[in-house]
Amino acid sequence: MISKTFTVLLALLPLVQCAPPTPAASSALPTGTSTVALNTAAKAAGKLYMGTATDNGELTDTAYTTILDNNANFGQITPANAMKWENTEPEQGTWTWTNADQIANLAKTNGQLLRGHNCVWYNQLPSWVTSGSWTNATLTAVVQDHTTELVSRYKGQVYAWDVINEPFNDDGTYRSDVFYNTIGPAYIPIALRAARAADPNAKLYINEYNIEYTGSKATAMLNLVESLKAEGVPIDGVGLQSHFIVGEVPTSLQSIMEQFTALGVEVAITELDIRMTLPETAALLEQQKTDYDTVISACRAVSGCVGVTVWDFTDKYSWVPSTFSGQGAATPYDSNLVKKPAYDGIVAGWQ
Ligand code: 9MR
Repeated sequence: MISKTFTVLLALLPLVQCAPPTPAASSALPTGTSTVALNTAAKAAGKLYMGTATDNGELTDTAYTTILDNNANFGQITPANAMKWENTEPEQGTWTWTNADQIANLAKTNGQLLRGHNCVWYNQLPSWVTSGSWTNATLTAVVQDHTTELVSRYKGQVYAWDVINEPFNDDGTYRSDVFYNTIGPAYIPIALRAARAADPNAKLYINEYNIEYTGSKATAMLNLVESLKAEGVPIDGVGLQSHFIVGEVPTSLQSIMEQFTALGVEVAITELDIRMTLPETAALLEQQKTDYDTVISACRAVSGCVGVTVWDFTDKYSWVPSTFSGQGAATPYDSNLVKKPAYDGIVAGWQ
């Protein structure tokens, strides 16, 4: 009897082995398996938060908000667009707060810290700002007024403001925009002072990309922070945006953060994502897991790094594919809100 069964099994073996392979599908890609919540892990590492950007259009997606609203997952949120100048003051002196308030209220309801993003930036400006005929004095008043109104609105609620966003070119020179061209670099202390007066308890940041690499841009930011502090201008933090590429996370990240904190400011990773050239493969997702681990570990290792924010947590809503053609899959959850290996990389980084 036993030997007959064995014989039958042996006879079936070639059939099993020759069964057609399962067609490759996204479900064949590896997923994340950790059940540790991300903000819980960050706090256990002594950090203030692990957070995410979010946007108003996403807030009707209940599968998405179920993850977003749980402050064990995310202890901090940043509005990806709602607080930008074109959305808050589309006409001079006309303020539209609906979307910004929605996200500020969401943070409050969820018990999450709020990062204000942003006061003064060259992009997403209304045309009355970009096309106005300004003098140094009139534009200074506009910068002060916009910053004061915006920061005052959320006084007491915002943990940190990106008062200045992306002031430098990649070569370390100041970006040419309406503010710099009209006022010169003095627009930076002007905005910082207005923000301090409007909410003395908010941390005031300058936020920038490509300062995670040693080079002219990082040096320019270090010099700026040093001179602002020397002049008594309020500056509390530097945001390293950290829009990275799989396999190319800068090895200088931790040392750059240490150079900033040595100047007496805190740092935060404010817009983390790690994109890849599509299609996703198991190997790319594994490398991405390692890369997330590397970035989080760098923040963990720097005592002045207060937290990490991902620039939205799911590939469903990431800004990457619409900006970098053929690239994407940059976040820790896939477009079906399933955890990716990157999620486990984040958890590992905090542990
Ligand atoms: O995520 C934002 C996206 O929805 C907007 O279309 C885009 C427009 O500039 O801005 C994105 O956010 C940016 C952030 O405000 C500043 N750093 C770069 C971010 C990605 O572009």
